[in-house]
Amino acid sequence: MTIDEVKIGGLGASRKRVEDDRFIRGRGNYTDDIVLPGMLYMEILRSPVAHARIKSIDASKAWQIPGVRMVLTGEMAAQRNLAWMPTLSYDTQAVLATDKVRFQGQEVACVVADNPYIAKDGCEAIVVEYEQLPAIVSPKQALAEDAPIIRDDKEGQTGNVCYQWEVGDKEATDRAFAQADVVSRMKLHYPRSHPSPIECCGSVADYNPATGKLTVYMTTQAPHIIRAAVALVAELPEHMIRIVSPDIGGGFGNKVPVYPGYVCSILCSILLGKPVKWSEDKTGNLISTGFARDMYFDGELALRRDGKILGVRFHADTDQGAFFSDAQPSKFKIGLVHSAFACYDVPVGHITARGAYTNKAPGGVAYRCSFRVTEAMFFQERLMAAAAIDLGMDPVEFRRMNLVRDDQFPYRTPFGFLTDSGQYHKCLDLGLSAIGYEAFLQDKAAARLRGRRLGIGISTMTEPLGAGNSREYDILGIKMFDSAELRVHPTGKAILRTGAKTQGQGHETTWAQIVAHELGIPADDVTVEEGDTDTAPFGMGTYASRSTPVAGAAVAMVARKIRAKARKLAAHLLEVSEEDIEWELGRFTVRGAPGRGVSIQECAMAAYGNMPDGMEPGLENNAYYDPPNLTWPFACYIVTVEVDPETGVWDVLRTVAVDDCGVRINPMIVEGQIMGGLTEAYAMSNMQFITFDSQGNCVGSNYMDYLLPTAWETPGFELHEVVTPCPHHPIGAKGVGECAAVGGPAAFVNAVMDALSDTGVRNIDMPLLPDRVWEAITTGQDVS
Ligand code: MCN
Ligand code: CUN
Repeated sequence: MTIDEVKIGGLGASRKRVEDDRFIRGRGNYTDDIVLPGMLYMEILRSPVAHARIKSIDASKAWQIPGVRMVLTGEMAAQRNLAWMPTLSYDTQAVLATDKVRFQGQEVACVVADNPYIAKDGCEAIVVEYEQLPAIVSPKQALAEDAPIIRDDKEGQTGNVCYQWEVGDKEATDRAFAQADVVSRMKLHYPRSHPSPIECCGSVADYNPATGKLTVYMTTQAPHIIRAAVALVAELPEHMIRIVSPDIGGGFGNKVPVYPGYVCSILCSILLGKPVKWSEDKTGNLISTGFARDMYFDGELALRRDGKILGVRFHADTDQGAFFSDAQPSKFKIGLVHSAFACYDVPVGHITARGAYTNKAPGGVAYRCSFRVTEAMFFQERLMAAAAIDLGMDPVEFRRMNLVRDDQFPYRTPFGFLTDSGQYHKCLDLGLSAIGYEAFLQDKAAARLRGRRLGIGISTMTEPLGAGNSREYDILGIKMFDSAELRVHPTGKAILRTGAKTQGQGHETTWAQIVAHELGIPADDVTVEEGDTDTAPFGMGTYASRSTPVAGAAVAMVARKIRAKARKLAAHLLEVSEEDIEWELGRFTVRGAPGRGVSIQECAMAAYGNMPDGMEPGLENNAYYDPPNLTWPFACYIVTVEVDPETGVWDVLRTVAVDDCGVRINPMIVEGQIMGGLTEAYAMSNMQFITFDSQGNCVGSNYMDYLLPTAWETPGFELHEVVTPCPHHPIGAKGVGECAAVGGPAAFVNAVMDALSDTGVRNIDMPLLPDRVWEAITTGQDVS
């Protein structure tokens, strides 16, 4: 009797998320839930100004407050060589300011006390004398001749440039432009935003002076990287460091970097010999931790009259804030921005990029970004929309002509990536028929005659997901593979551990489904555990939608190793040679005698109680997986809107999404990921940005100014799928976690711009707030 894979929760089962039981009942175990005996509480004093020299810090009053156990300043941290820390982009970042503060909200000191209220009082009692300096709030200001140097701490730093980078073939690209019939240009800003997970950052550091062991519970997406970083920076022995990521209330890339708060709680725990808890508040999270984007593009497409793309070139300026601390694992200074135009057949291209230090919080790669792929795809699809207008071509025909064809894979992009597979035209056609493209164009024309403005926006893109392979991706010299360890117990139940770390994506549900698919053990019989460096195999964590491409592949591979051993056990139990054993899901049978067989559970018992002579007991193994390539999911997003010309308010009429992420492990979870990403895409296009006034005050450090879309604003989404299995992934899956946030924003913006197509307006920078849209309609000018 064959096992029904969907019934046991295997591949393709929309299994309910097992972790949600405890989340919904309030029984999750988040960092802030952790209480240890004798635990103290830490609060951070942050800079009220964006750029100032610190003349003096007087902490004497804070020390006098009863219940205050420690006031840590930059000077004290410096005595332990910890006032500065290295960043993952090979820069340095202040842990606690010593010389200057460089952004509003920067960490200046911290206070440890018996409870958080006393600690907060302690912070308020610290007197800091600042000598204010002019604040720099844009790359343009930063790169001006007479700009004050923000990073005067760095030897040899002359201006405010933090990196320069280029890729592609400049000469060949220039030639393509010289031959072009039409050149289309787009200049835009992708504004600074923030993922703002529900749970802010935090840590509970517990240094035990008796054993010398440091245990840190913390909100990190990458516990093993943190352990390696602590070992290297604090020079503690790695086996005496245990990093535990308990439940995480959303990460979205905000929980990849190493923050001063973590470091301070560790240092204070070591100094005091007691557990120290730091729980960041919302303002602290919004004002100081890894933001997203803040990138300026200026670029163009070389086009033949019939619409064929001949080449692309662009320049990007990134606003890095005060420290270059992008948590991204590639050797490319600007992440994977050169994945732009990967879904189109573009012969040549050239990109230059430059990063600038400014008096703003550091970061840049968070918020479902795939390391600046979000910006790349937004720019790509905005430029594609503008080029179609310049050519006088239907935007669908223009895309169709240039999309990479199915028979072109594997396809080498002009910037060196190798895209693996896809059915781009099929996705586009499915999206168009779902939205009813031709009918909508007629409705739009008819509505225009009655003074109404309808618009349609399309965004098609493929993106690189799954860092790494280890040839090109590493963090601190550690290669970007990932791992899984599977232990099958005597009764056939199992525990699986991986080097990834779920923050809400549902790994506890989906990894068990891969085991069910490979072994026929019901998913409900498999516990999944992640995030504890003392027990999990070494892995690089969860970001860049890499878990399925890398750790998920390792899960399949370790299950196959288990199956190989189980086959030997089955041969022993059935008293035949291994060659005569056949596998069907959950069961080995004798070739030619399908009635004679043993279940995987019987093999598990035999591994502990009836193994053949000379065989090691037990049924467990591990696998380290180094993917040959990134995975390349494809998506087509189509949005229709109506813009009210009187107010500039726009409403989404329909949103159609066609995603191809290869084989779907859990279709329901995949759809949840896509809906979440579309919600964020809508938010970025419609309402979200963090700005600064001319003095560097952060406007957007609270939920009055920084808006999160609720169920009330968020439109409905219609989802469709195409499945092109990934040719190099063991179960054919591609990543999906970031796709809709990456490809979605351009669909919304293109729709609004389409509704304004007769006004001569070429671009409105995000977010498309009503006043900006109204200004564009009334003036006929671009709004930036
Ligand atoms: N999945 C699947 N079939 C596929 C691909 C994925 O069933 N073909 C499932 C996976 O098993 C997993 C989920 O979808 O449960 C997402 O998988 P994947 O695309 O591998 O992405 P990661 O697990 O690596 O998650 C990271 C990604 C990133 S980088 C951000 S940012 C983001 C995102 O996930 N942050 C999130 N989605 C999030 N969702 C929640 N709830 N919370 C976050 O912090
Ligand atoms: Cu860039 S946000 Mo996700 O890669 O953690």
